[in-house]
Amino acid sequence: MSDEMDEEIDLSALSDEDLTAQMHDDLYDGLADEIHEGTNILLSRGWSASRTLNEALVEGMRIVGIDFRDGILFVPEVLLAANAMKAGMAILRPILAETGAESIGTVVIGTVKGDIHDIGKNLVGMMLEGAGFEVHDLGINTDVDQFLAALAEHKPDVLGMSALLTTTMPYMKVVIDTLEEKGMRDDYIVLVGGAPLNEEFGDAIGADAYCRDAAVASETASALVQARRAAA
Ligand code: B1M
Repeated sequence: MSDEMDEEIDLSALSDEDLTAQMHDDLYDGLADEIHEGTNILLSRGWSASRTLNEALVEGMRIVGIDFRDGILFVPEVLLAANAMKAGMAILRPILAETGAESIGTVVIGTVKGDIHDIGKNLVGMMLEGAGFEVHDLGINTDVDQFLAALAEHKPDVLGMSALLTTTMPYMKVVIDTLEEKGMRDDYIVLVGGAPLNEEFGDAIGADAYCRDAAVASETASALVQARRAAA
């Protein structure tokens, strides 16, 4: 019998419900090792990668976002939470990207200039890979020249842009306007997304579609690429 005051929680002994609640707490506390372990436990119990992602990780990050907004959490803590989220995503990435199918198209994606949020954009990239796209991720803080260089290099079907700040979302229009000026706008399907955007904004800046989340992004990209090929 062990009578030591062991505060460590045995994650594998928790029910699914308690484990996801614990993972929300662990994400909040930025505990990457625990998130890594919890993600593996849920998968070993037969949870799909997308259920694990949405119910354990994305929901946990939503809670972090609320307390960040309300001034309860600050940047260093949110960075730790983001780091923990990435530990879980690293496990899910190959599963979500698993596809025997040939590439159904090519995507260039990046978070726009001035913006360093990349969790959502990374998820979109993963879902697109899972849907069979070849994805070229330009990372964060991407300016128009970097987008143009990647378009020239990869000749994608889709250009995806992400912005999480109300101050950086207008930069998407800078990129689209530049494509217009260069007579290249119609060469690409332009998809935009990020928490502060909405459909009206997507329409107003001349994107082909606003995508609410990663699943919608992958469905929309597939549908628009197919429609474009059928029309060609
Ligand atoms: Co930032 N931050 N942050 N932050 N941060 C937000 C966005 C904020 C809403 C928090 C808040 O106040 N509630 C707020 C913005 C307010 C506003 O603009 N009105 C904010 C702020 C203010 C800031 C700083 C300015 C804080 C400061 O320094 N004082 C600073 C800005 C730095 C900069 O970018 N220049 C900052 C910094 C950071 C961290 C570095 C600490 C960290 C980012 C770490 C990282 O990404 N590696 C961070 C985080 C983590 C957040 C929150 C808490 C979470 C974002 C996230 O990852 N969500 C966020 C609050 C929130 O959004 N609730 C917040 C989870 C992710 C799965 O969702 O990114 O929405 P999301 O992506 C979704 C969809 O939006 C969509 O699909 C995704 C998956 O389903 N989607 C796309 C996203 N991109 C897409 C692209 C597509 C399609 C769909 O293309 C086709």
